[in-house]
Order: sequence, then C-alpha cells, then structure tokens
Amino acid sequence: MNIIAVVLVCCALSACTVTLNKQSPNIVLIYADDLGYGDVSCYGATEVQTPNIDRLAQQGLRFTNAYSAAATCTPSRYALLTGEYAFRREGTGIAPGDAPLIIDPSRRTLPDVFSEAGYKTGIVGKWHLGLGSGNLDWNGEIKPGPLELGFDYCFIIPATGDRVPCVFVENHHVAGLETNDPIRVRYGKKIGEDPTGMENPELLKVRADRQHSETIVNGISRIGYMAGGNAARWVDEKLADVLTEKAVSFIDKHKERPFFLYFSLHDIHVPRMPNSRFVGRTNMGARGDVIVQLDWCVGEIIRTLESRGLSDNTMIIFTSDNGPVLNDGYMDEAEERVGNHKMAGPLRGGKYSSFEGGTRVPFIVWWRDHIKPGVSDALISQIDLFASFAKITGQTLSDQDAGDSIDLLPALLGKSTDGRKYIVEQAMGGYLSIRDREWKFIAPGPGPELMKDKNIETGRSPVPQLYHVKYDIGEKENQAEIQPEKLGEMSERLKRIQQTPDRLINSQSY
Ligand code: NG6
Ligand code: CA
Repeated sequence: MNIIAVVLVCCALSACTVTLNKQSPNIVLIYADDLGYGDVSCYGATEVQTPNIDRLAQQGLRFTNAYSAAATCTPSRYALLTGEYAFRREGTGIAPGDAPLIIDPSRRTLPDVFSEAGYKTGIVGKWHLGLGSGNLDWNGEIKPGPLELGFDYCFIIPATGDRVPCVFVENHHVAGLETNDPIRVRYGKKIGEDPTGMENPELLKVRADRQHSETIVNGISRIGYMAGGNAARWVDEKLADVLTEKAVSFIDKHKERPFFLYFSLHDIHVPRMPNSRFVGRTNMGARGDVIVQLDWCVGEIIRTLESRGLSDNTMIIFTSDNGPVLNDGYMDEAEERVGNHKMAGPLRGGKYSSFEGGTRVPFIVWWRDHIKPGVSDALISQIDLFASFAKITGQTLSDQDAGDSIDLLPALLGKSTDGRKYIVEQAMGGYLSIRDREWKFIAPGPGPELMKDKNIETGRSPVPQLYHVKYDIGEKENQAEIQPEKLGEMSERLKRIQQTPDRLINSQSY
C-alpha cells in the first residue's frame, strides 16, 4: 500500500469510529443511596408509590438477582468505577470525609472507558471515594479527584450528607466559596466556633447519635467538624433539586454527542431531609418521603430525555449502592413509622449485612425500542457494568483492567438469561459471602450477629452458613451441615476468587 492509501484507510477507520460512537447510546447511571430491594413499588412496596421508577421497569428490564458489590457505599462505588472487588485493596472501607482519593489515577476506570470511546463524562452527586492526596486544603485546588479519574465534569457531595464538609465540589473547587471566609475541616477534634450537636442540641432539627453530633450545619449535626465556607454550605432540603438541575444541565450541554452521566443521588441516605414538596407524601415520615423525592429525580431525568428527543438513544440504569437501613444515626422516626413497609422486601438483613438485604438491590435497565420490557432473573453485579459498557462502546479490556468485571451485555439487554455463575458479596468489615444461581455461602467470622442500634442482622456467625437462596430467599435454613459437598465447593470457589481476578477464572471455566 502506498502512503496515500494508508492515509485514506486510516481516515476511513477513524471516521468509522466516530460513526460508531454516535450510534452508541448515551448512558445515565442513576445511583440511589441506601435504597433497599423492597423500597420501590415495582419491587413490591405498597406503602410508598414510585411511579417514575415503575415506569422504567414497565418499559425496561427489571432484575431480581442484581447486586451491588458491597453492603456499604465506598467499597461498592470503588468496585463500580474500577471493576475490581474492593476486598482486593486496602483502605476501601467507608471513607472518612477527609480521606485522600482511594483510586489510583493511573488505573483505567469506567469513565476512562467512555472517554476513550469519545463520550463526554460527568458525575453529579455523591462521591465518597476520597479527594486529594492527604491533608487537603479545601480552599485550593482539589485534586486528584473525579477529573483525574476520567470524568470531564464533576459536581459532587465530597463524602456523604452526614459528613463534613457540607459543600459541593465543582471540578477542582468548592462551589460558591468566598475567599474571605475560608473553609476548615477536621475529624476527631473540634475546629472553629460553630455549635455542635453535643453542646447545643436545642439548635437541632433532628436529634442524632454521638457520631453524628459534631458540627451543626443547616440545623443538622454531622460526623466531623468544619468552620467557615458559610456561603458554600448546602441546604439539605434543596439537595435533590440542586443535583437534578446539574444533571439536567449536563445532559443539555452534551446532547449533541454521546455522554455518560453518573447521577449519584444523595437520597435516601441520612440525614433524610425532604423538600417541603415531599413532606408528608407517605405515612412513613422522612424515610418514606425521600423515596418519593428520589422518584421525582428519576422522573425529571426521563422527562428531560424525552423532551430533548434523546429517549430512544439513551440507556438508563437505575440501581442502589447498598441495602436499606432504618436508623443510621438520626432520630427521624424511620423506625417508629415504618409500619408494614418491608424495606428489603423478602430479604434478610440490610445495609452492612452479609445477608441478601446488604447487596441485592433494585436494578432496572431502560433503553426504549432496544430492550424488550420484562423481568430478568439473571445473576448480575454492578461490577459487571465496566466490561459491559466497554463492550457497548467498542472498547477492549486488558487483563490489567477491571479484573473482576464480566461482560454481561446480552443479559443487560434482555437477549440472554445467563448471568454470572458466581457473585461475591462484601459486607461491612470486609466479610465475604458468595452465591451461585441456587446457593449462598457466608464465610464464618467473628463479631456480633446483630447491630443493636440499627436492628440489622449482620449475617456473621462463628459457623459457616449455606442457604438455598433460590427457594429460601429469606436465608432461614442453614444447610451447611447437611450439604457438606456444596459447602466445600462454594468455600473453595470463594478462596479461588480471593486469589485470582474473577474474569480470568471465568474465561477459563465458562
Ligand atoms: C457509618 C455511619 C453511618 C453512615 C455510614 C456510611 C456511624 C455510627 N455511622 O460509619 O451513619 O454515614 O457510615 O454510609 O458513624 S454509606 O452509605 O456511605 O456507606
Ligand atoms: Ca450507601
């Protein structure tokens, strides 16, 4: 081939890539916080109605065996963005509000995959994977963070709603910070003069436990202390509106080209502070009302896509980072007013737990005219979105990338009912269990069987547990003693996955 021919072929190839990208769908990943398997009406809730989420389910594919990678936020999100189980990496437990970034910027991340395919990438909402590289000055440039991991735009809650600093970070800076009122943050010891929940409980909108009784911001005491940055502080009752507006404007700005939006909602994490529009919409108090608020956020995204003509070329994935909890530190009457509502549906346990309630979560894929509506029982994990999105955007993965992520695109699109063979579930403290299509094995471990303050069964036990989850969804009957062979197989499998990235094992055994 002469040089001109080579140039022509190269041009044709790159034109081809551009065309392919244009045909690839936009992806909006709506990630709820602490929303349980039974918290929305399309998964059986009757005490709260979620018409927008239900609509996603009616028009899309609703999964009954879908999992977050862990039963708490940080490890779950770590796995989502890296495609690697968090138990492989030290320091991936619940991150303090002043933690440094826990993902190495040199590794290939989920947003990187989209960027390489020509997408615009953005995160709006909760981050909770640390920022900076230690001793962060919140008044300066805040990095490394989402932008160093492949996002083109970020507007984030740095950690959680119940942790300081209660400010948004937009790209590399605290949004709305005034230079004459610098912000200071400290964990473990008071800083500044702001009242705390411990000293001034009379100032509180809602009482809290000891951990959540430090600096008061917007009438709510938090974990950690902060001072200054007053103009930048968020108003909890407006979080859903502010985040939704930012998500909508990201979509508007990038509607001409493929985009990936990670819309990571604050709801329904504590502190649960619904906007006045949603107060009293359920009989369950704040926890029920913020579910209605969350559903509204989802509706705004659907309406935005439809009114911009983007609905047939945008895939929405709706899911949650971990299971549900009633009392997570604030006395907001979640427990007193729950009534007949079963936040984890038929599952045992909840957030933090090794039982199914910890990680089995709502999971809906919506892509109009491309996915036949229905229900799928395929076994899938959020960790598989990495490899599946790589596939849909035409990217390849090396053995170094996202080692635990398996391409399940056919299952996600409803073209196959085959999901994973095995899924590892990680509870708080790094305790592991593993399930296949029928059985679930919980490795024995020390510690309390009940988190008393939260009334959540941890699933921990000094003896191995084996449940036939397919027929015993509530994990009631431990069959470890009568099924020694299955027990051995599952425990061996777990050990093997602990030693070797899951995709490598899978490519050998499928
Ligand atoms: C825990 C907090 C809890 C919540 C959780 C993180 C205490 C006693 N409890 O440490 O309130 O903030 O961390 O939740 O401090 S998560 O959904 O982000 O994982
Ligand atoms: Ca969470």
